[in-house]
Amino acid sequence: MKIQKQQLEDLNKKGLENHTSHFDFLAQSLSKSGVKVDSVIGKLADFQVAIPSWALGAGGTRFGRFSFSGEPASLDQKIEDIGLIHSLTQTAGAVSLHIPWDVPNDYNAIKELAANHKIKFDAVNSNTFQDQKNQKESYKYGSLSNTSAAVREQAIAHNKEVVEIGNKLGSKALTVWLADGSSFPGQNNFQTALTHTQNSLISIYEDMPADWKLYIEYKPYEPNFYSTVIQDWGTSLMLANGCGDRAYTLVDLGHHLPNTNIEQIVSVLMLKGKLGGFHFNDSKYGDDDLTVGSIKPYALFLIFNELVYGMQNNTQNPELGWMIDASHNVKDPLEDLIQSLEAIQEAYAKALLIDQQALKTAQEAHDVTACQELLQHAYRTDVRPLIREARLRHGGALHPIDAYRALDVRKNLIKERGNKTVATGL
Ligand SMILES: [Mn+2]
Repeated sequence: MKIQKQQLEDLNKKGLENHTSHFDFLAQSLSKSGVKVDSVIGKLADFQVAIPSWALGAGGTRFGRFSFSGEPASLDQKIEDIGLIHSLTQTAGAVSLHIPWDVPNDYNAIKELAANHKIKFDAVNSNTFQDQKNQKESYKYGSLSNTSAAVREQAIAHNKEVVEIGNKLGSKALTVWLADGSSFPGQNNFQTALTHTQNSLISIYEDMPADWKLYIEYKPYEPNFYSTVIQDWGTSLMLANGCGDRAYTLVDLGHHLPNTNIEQIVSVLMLKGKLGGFHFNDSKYGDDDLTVGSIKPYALFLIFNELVYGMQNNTQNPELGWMIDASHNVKDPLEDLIQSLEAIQEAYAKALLIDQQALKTAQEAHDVTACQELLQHAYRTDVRPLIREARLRHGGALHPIDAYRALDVRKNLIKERGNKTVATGL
């Protein structure tokens, strides 16, 4: 299924009058307080988030997986799904592939299909947390950190192959997330595991094309429950520094212990020019993979405040690779992604409204109350008319979820693909 421009224009007509009055009112009041509204809308329109190839089907937990009818059964269909989301939201202009779940059969055909949907290939992801069929060595006791040289070599070779695949598609970054760690005290020697990991990462890094970046992700627990080899941002940063200039830390919102001050981590990494990638999701307890902004929208806003500050002030930090990394098992995956994109745009728009000059003045005057007021004034502004306007100007839907439902997208996908398709992924 492909959504036609005309279909969206017809749907948008219905809500246009209402939108225009809301937008005009907001734009006027923002302009009066010194906000350059067109510039904010331009930034919102430019902000593109990659959709991972594993998020288009229903996710599973270790207890079970309830597939969603009409799931994409091939990489082609996954790209078509992202195309649907992108045409509605105009903010999902990239795909992040997971290898080996989504190895293309025909590279040219896949590139052409993606180009047709205006989708670029973002960072590619390796997988050494599962054993694949006919794989010689097992990752049961770790991959890049394993005590066995044969296992480490196999894992290194896999990462190099992922880079090769990504390179053929136009990707420019490799994301490494390791499940390596230990579930019981004494199982691993921490120093040996870290040393092996560093050396393995260096071997992957040195083999990458010169214009590629390496993103090193961290996670404090799960699937190992006593220790993980790359448990936190400090360890990731240390490993990135050990690899070289084009190795960076990747922050995944769900990969922190409860109440961690993620915005501060973001800020410090950008100051050091070492924040490379960013994974969006939300969680109540742990790595719950919930819809972005569904639990802690204010925390997301505070994180975006630091991202915006960093993008404006830290030229030493490269452009970031943005991706949604969430996959759960109860909602229509496409509706869930649309909601996530909306939450990301909302937090970004609100952060862009913060009066940075006034904030700096208040900080220097130690006016703590004013500092809080400035942040919360931006946070309490209903920015949705700005996001809608950005979508409207680029041919998207005023109300993506409503349009998705009005166009019967899921029904059409089921008709095309059947009831019992299952997407590759967890
Ligand atoms: Mn992640």
